[in-house]
Amino acid sequence: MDPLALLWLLFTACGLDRARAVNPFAVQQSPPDPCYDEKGAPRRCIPEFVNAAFGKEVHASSTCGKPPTRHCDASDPRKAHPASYLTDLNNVANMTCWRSETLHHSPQNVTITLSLGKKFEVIYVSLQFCSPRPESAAVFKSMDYGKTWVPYQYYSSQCRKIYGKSNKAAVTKQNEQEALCTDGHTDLYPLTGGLIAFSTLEGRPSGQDFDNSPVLQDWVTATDIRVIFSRPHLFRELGGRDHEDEEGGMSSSSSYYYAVGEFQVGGRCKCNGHASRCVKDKEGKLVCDCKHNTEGPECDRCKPFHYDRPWQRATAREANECLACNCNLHARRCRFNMELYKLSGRTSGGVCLNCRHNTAGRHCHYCKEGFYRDMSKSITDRKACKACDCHPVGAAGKTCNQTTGQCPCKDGVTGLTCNRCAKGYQQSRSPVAPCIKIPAINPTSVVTSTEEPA
Ligand SMILES: [Ca+2]
Repeated sequence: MDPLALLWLLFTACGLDRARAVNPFAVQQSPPDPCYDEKGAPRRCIPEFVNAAFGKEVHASSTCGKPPTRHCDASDPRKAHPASYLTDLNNVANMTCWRSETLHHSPQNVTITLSLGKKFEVIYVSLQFCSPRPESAAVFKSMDYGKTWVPYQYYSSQCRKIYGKSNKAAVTKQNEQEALCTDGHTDLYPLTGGLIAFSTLEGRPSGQDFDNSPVLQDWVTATDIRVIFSRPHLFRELGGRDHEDEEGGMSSSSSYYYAVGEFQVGGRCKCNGHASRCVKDKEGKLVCDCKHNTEGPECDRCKPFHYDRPWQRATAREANECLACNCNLHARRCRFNMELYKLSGRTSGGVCLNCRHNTAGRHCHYCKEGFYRDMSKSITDRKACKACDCHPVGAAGKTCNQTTGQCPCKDGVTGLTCNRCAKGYQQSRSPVAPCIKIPAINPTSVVTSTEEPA
């Protein structure tokens, strides 16, 4: 079986993609959103498995045809072999091939670089050759749009000598991001049509438990793929002297070129389980169509106001959608607090910011100082909190009981706002003691007594 076909089968048969029958005439009816179940509950969703390289621009460090040669002329469409032929529509019967310049003498690196334009989760990288496969080649990936590169896989019949790697190394749980070197794929034959295919998860122990392996999730993540052809076959097969032993140059018969007909990168647009597709944004950049209250190019953070728990990647079991803060409709912003989240048993860590409508508290769930709760209204009502309105003279302070609205009254003063004298008291002219006790039984005796020296 064609190894590529096998890879496709493997990774599309994982049960993640459900075949969606699309009726082209049902334009009015929007298809059900795979990010939510029939009841509207969020669930993990992922973009379809694609050849992410298809139609994308590839940069080749060497392309034949300038100046023209007998077989390659950049200005003649019938004899041109541009880098765009690496990722064009693949026609097996009439394969279009990119071809490097014809190189002479010692092996020279030829590099082809593909920019995916965003993060993808790469399942395989494959090259189908129109020339003999290289004797030594290496596949690299970048996660930061080409700033830094990480080796994915080396191919060589002399792993130790060319790349300093053993061809017998194995990947264990401790080194799952290790690039291996294999001496498979490097036979001279077939002279054309040979394949190099690297499967990112093959032989990596945590591949079985990908959902719970941040290491492998990281390992498959790439924004760019680069292949470096280091050595052609000619030097060995045609008896050319080895590069390292070379003193005075090679014979002119050892000329070679690399030619590739199809450069594939099989994988999915990386959306962390929170989008079922990627779309072009206003600037033409590929981005995830994020659901589950997430945002960002890879749905890699929570939307504003959805910070009640930390962002998480969705798994097969849990959608891990971002949750809105509970602010009782009194705040538009909130932040996440890890201590509160832990205290709540990892259920809620959102803290509302700038509670409005005279509310206060983590969830804007009580009334701020100087206000009290109007129990006839819901806590989400804009008028749920009423001003205390404590009497400036009768009350001992401006803050009332937050539940009852009772202001603290001075001695002899009563009423919710402390606006009248209590029974047995009468108003005085003093702001310090606005209500004084009404003199008992005989007012004249009181007057008399006050007139007497104490
Ligand atoms: Ca092609």
